[in-house]
Amino acid sequence: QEIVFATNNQHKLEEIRRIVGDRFNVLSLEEIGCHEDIPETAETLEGNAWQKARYVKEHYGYDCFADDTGLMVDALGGAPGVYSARYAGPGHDSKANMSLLLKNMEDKEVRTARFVTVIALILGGKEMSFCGKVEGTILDSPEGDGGFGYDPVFRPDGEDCSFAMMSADAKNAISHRGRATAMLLDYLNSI
Ligand code: ITT
Repeated sequence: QEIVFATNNQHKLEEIRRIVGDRFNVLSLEEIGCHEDIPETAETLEGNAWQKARYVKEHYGYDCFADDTGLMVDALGGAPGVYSARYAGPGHDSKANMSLLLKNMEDKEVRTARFVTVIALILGGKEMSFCGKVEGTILDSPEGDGGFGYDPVFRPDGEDCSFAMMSADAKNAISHRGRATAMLLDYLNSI
């Protein structure tokens, strides 16, 4: 069975394909001929996830799902949160976002944070959403070169290293996206 994953982020696509395995054929936006940037203007992760999924359904006609993810840092009042992809401003990459986060955390003692992923699914005329979270700590400096985005500065609770130092399978087993995707898979397998 085929389903489109409405993301322009290659790392997300790789992670989710690895979790889903052979059970479903996860198509990329490129594979359905969608090359434009999909608008993402909502004020919540859920709103953005629905915006991306509905865009693909409306413009391309495919059943699909989308992932919107944010890193909520307590000492920063929940920032970067829904703005995680553009924390350092438009046109800046994820290295710049991570540097700004570390700078803003320089004098902070409370370093608790969480990653949250909302997956929005449109399938057979039905809409469903799934939310996955992982609690952790913002490190003082980047550690490791695996993963992507903020992974080098996030250490999940119960682990002794950052997401960027873990294998892809170890990250997926406990991550925000891994948990949301497990719920998505349970649902897909149940229908
Ligand atoms: P799409 O909207 O096309 O799916 P995006 O990269 O814009 O891709 P988001 O809007 O969800 O994705 O932005 C999330 C930001 O958080 C982005 O800067 C990512 O680098 C970062 N991020 C997302 N998932 C992450 C993860 O598992 N580990 C570390 N950083 C992550």
